[in-house]
Amino acid sequence: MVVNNRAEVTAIGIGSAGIKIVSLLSRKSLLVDRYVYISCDGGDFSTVEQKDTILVESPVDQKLTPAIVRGLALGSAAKVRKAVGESKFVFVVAGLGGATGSGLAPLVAALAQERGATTVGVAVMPFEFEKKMKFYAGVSLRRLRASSRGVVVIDNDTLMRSSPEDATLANLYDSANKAAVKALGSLLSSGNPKPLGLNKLFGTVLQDGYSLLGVSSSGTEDKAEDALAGAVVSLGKLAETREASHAVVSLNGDPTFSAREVGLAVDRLGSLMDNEEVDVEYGVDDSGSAQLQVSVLASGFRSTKYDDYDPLAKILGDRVIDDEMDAALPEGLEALQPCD
Ligand SMILES: Nc1nc2c(ncn2[C@@H]2O[C@H](COP(=O)(O)OP(=O)(O)OP(=O)(O)O)[C@@H](O)[C@H]2O)c(=O)[nH]1
Ligand SMILES: [Mg+2]
Repeated sequence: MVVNNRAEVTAIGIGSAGIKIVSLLSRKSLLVDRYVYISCDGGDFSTVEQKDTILVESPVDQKLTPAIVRGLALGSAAKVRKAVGESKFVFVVAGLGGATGSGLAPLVAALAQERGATTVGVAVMPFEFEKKMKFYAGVSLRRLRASSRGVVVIDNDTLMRSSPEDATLANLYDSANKAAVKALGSLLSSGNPKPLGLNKLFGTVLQDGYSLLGVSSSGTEDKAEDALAGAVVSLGKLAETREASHAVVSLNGDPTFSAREVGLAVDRLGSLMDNEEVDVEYGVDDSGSAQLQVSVLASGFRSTKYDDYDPLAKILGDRVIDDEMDAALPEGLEALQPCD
């Protein structure tokens, strides 16, 4: 792997979804200096440059679980540390619910934090119909929060709202990825006329609890207001919006979008969220289209709908059980048994 130690901001995509989203982001002009991709499946690297990849291989053909993936990845920890290099900021992006992203995102975030990077996890949560994925996703999200300075949560159901009813799964993923990349891209944009900037982004994300991303778009006459309201509605499906302490609004439209509309939209956010105390920052990017895209990243949520994905943690509350046994392969590879 070719490592530029001076890269200040590194984005790491993990697993199939994380890699797709980060590789799409890497084609945009963002406040990110370097991109790294990690997976157990070499096929995930088809859209990225091989020099930026870390493959975590299993010597035995077996069904993977997050715990087994973490065990296998112990051998790759040095490569991950090297990839993090001297980065000041690291974004760890993964879809949660499968084995690879769920297993590795918290581990990679912990390694990056240990190296002194301010690390933010970006978790894409399963579609509502992916019931079986919820448990791994819930456990992993909690772990990712514990091993990062902040976590941005994106819900796949929020992202797919614009898909037609008869969309195939591939179509659904594609449109979810496009929406995710638009939203994350506008938060990390280095474009004009008023980029949000990392300081404001981190001012929101590095709060206690979770940051949730709401997105919407509109092409109507009152598009700022319409899209903002839509983004807040999507947040309301994930948590109580009045719990938020900070928010950033990112507006991506064309150059005709007026300053008055920007002001109106930003002013309205507190009342839409039923919380006039919320601390609001905003960024505007005019490289988009007449269809205004609004992302609202709100933070400070102590509870979200994802708490229900991990019922054990809910029951235990602050109490802890000894769950070391599932954390890794104990010694060598004897523990690698096919699951069925
Ligand atoms: N937005 C989006 N979500 C995806 C995509 N592919 C998978 N997902 C979601 O991401 C979560 C994890 O799925 P994957 O990324 O396929 O899983 P993985 O991390 O590669 O793990 P394994 O393949 O099981 O080892 C699930 O909720 C999927 O619905 C994608 O291209 N876009
Ligand atoms: Mg995969």
